[in-house]
Amino acid sequence: MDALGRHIIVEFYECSAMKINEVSLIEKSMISAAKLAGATIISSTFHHFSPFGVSGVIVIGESHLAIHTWPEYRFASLDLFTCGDSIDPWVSFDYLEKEFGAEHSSSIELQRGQPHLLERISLDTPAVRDKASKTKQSVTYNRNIWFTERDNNIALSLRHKGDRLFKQQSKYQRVEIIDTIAYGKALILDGMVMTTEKDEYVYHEMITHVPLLTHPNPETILIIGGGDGGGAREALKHESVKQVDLVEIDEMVIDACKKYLPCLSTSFSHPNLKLYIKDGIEYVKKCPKDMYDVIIIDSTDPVGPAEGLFTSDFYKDVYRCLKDNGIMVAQSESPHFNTNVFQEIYHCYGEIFGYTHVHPYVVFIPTYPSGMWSFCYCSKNSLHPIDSLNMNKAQRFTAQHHLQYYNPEIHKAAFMLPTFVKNLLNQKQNILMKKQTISS
Ligand code: SPD
Repeated sequence: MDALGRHIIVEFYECSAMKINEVSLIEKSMISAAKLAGATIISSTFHHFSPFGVSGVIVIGESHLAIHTWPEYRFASLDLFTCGDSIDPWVSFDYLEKEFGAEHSSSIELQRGQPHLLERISLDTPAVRDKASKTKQSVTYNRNIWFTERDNNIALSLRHKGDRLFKQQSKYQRVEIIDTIAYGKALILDGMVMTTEKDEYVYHEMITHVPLLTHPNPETILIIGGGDGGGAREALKHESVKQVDLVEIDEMVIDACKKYLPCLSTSFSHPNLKLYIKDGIEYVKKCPKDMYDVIIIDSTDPVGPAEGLFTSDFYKDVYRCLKDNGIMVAQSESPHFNTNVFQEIYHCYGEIFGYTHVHPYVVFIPTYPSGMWSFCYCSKNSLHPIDSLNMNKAQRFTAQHHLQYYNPEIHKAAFMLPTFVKNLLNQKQNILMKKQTISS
């Protein structure tokens, strides 16, 4: 070879869009391609960008193999760089072309570092060489694979173990379970983190115990959404609760969580839980009035199947289904990340419940974009989230159930809003309320 390295620049066209959006598959294919060519793998780093696209690089003893994909164009661009005579990058090329189902390709080979243009100098390296040869060669390599949830300006990334434990398209959404390094298994719907094993307690304790410990005697509870079971698990810790009706539209979410997130889904076998696989909007439309002490709206984000759970028609029905001193709590998105939805939904509740009965509160959830998340507490009549709280009862409950986030102090503190959040809520004149749909 009359160059230090061979560098193949590759364009793959009309690939399988599914395959080139699947970070685990791409990483495995790139590893196999490198091995097939005879390379020594040192490390791999891959990122998936929600909803589309993967970037990654395999560092090999003989240089690197890199890839960037645009599934929406069925296009992948690669560069395969090898040094020395021991391996042939075209072996990797052939393999990857088939692996990604590319129908066409174009490629060019560059000779990198041509000796007649270079001058070799002598470096005194024996000492360094000696050291290197004595260090044990590791047989494993470092995998660095990332899931990323993002909008145009903000992203949240979680490193995971590389294999998707579950990935299927249901009638409503893409349901995935990944195994993250820092937060355990995570439920991802349509590319958005819904919950993770290690921080789910923040969301589920705060969406449930705030209303259930404010209400003096909560017996009948309705949960709309919440197919992972976390909210129901918390509600059923309350002795007064006689019945939890859980209405989830997507059975696949329940099945995936039962299998991979049993810490959340234990409550599905509880005798006081009644599960309805149906659309929450239809459910509340047909539900008789004055049925529930507490209604919890544990929805996904307002895209896809949850869009209708962010409309004033839906909340008018929720209001009707509540008993006279009933309480509704809904997840109301991030003031930082979903500012418009946060503002619009607040005014939607204000119009229906009356502004003095609407109290947003905030919590800290590390695996949600921006880390700050909000809920909105709305009472039909008189129960105030702080004044009506029985501190002693809340204290006993906290200790008895070894809660991890909720305690009576954080219950009260969560309603003390940062100034910028207060300002957002006061900007009614800037909010163009859409009568039907509230969108981000
Ligand atoms: N972007 C995250 C929105 C979270 C909505 N619900 C989570 C479900 C947990 N039970």
